[in-house]
Amino acid sequence: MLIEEFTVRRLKMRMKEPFTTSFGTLQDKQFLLIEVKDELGNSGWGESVAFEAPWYTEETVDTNLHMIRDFLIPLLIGKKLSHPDQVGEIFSPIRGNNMAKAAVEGAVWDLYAKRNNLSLAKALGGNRQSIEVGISIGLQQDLPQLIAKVQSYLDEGYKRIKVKIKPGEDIELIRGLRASFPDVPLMADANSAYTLEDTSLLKQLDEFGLLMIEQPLGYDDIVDHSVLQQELKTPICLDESIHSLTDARKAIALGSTKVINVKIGRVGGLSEAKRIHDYCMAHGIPVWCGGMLEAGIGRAHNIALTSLPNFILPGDTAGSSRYWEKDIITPEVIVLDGQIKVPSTKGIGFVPDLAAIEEFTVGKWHFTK
Ligand code: OSB
Ligand code: MG
Repeated sequence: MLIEEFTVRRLKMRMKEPFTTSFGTLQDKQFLLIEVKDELGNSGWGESVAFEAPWYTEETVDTNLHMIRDFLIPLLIGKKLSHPDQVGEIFSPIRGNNMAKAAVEGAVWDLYAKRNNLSLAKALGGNRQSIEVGISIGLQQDLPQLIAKVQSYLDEGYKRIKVKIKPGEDIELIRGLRASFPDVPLMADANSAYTLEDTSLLKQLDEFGLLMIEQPLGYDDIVDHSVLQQELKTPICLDESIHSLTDARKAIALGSTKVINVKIGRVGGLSEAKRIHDYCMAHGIPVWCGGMLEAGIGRAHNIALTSLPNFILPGDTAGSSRYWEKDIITPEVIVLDGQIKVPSTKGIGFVPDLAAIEEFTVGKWHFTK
């Protein structure tokens, strides 16, 4: 397929409710959409998951725009590709900037699947017809509010509850939740809010039978997590620290992680996400698909990835209505009985809603050879 043309759009969408983590609150989400076209007029779509500010990792909407516009598109435009796995090789002269790379590579994967009349899930080697999903709930005003939120998502059918914790809102919060929901599959995500000095505090979580604790220590750490894991019964799951198969291999070898949260953007694209999936499967490490509060395009990519066999645990890919009044794809992503159907139609299997996309667009750039 000949990569002929790109359109990059910057969108701004208001979330139904703000999302609060240990590093702050997000209400208006800005992100980039990438549309790629081939010589036959097929188009593929990708979404950048970088946020406006660098609180999760160092990338932002603006750094992604810079990378995509000034480096990644110039490397790719006019190239003839036989498979999206080649994109990673073409981007290899550019260090880091995984979310920017993933957004462009994701558009090429959708294009490839469409050209070959395959669903994206099939093109990736996925075999599930539906995926089980959990939900990630941000920090709330107080425990009663959190309990009410958890109850409402359980009522909607979500299979696993993840809550955010931070120093001062941890042990008693989990104790209170556990008292209300003794049997619910429950986990906590600290987004790097602790250090090894908090080991004795984090050990207190062991009594609550959590599925796992996600990224308790430094966002770029692998070594300290292995020290902590030796002290904890609760399995550690790394999120922020894993940027590549190499990181996953090292973290597994050191015993720093017993589960991995795979995010397509963080690891630089679907090809690398699949490699991490395959490696973890061969090493008995279950994975699940994380979320970045995506709009419909990114959400569709997450659904396709989760159809791979080692996505054993419910991930964070909730339905469109959990985030948006109106999503940018049709149909929207629906959760029924805690499950999302994996589309079998070609490409991402959802149609970009061009009118909605136009409505939320605050910037647009076009590139041809
Ligand atoms: O740490 O998994 C995380 C949202 C933004 C940034 C980081 C994280 C999250 C979530 C929400 O937990 C996942 C989602 O619902 O998309
Ligand atoms: Mg996380």
